[in-house]
Amino acid sequence: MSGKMPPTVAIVMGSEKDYEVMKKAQEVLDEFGVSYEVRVISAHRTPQFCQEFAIAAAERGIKVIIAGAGKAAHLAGVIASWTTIPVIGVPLAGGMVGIDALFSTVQMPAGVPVACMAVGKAGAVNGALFAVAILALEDSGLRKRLAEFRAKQGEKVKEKDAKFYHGKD
Ligand code: RP5
Repeated sequence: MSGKMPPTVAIVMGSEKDYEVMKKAQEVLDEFGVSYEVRVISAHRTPQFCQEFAIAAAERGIKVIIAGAGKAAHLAGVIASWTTIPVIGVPLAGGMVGIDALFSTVQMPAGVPVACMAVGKAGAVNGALFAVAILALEDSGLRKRLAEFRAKQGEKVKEKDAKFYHGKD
């Protein structure tokens, strides 16, 4: 958990091995000062634990869940089936360059949505940014930080453009 604040976001991954990618989500939440917890919960290997986590999450004050998993990536969908908290799925490139996990995450049948991000690190970063955007709906300070982040990101692109267009270093 970040600091002493109770977590508002849960970053959940299907395997410890997923952390190398999912730590990108953690880094973004740190940057925005959003409290979180990082969990290893498998939809397949610990089905009951997964169910208990998802059911208890809302009462524990969790507002958004980011779930990263590879291969037959059911984690996000299974968690979403047990809670109405928004669930953001991050497909990981564990096998078949992530196409398997992408389809598993994005193809939720109607009724239980999962917000599917890009495969891998971009998805982990965007998962955290999407969580920040959801939390920012009720937090003007966070909304301001998100706008500043976007502006700074845009400035970096303009610096690169100037370098190529004007030959500046
Ligand atoms: C998924 O299967 C995990 O999210 C992980 O990406 C993948 C493989 O897990 P391990 O068998 O390597 O632990 O459940």
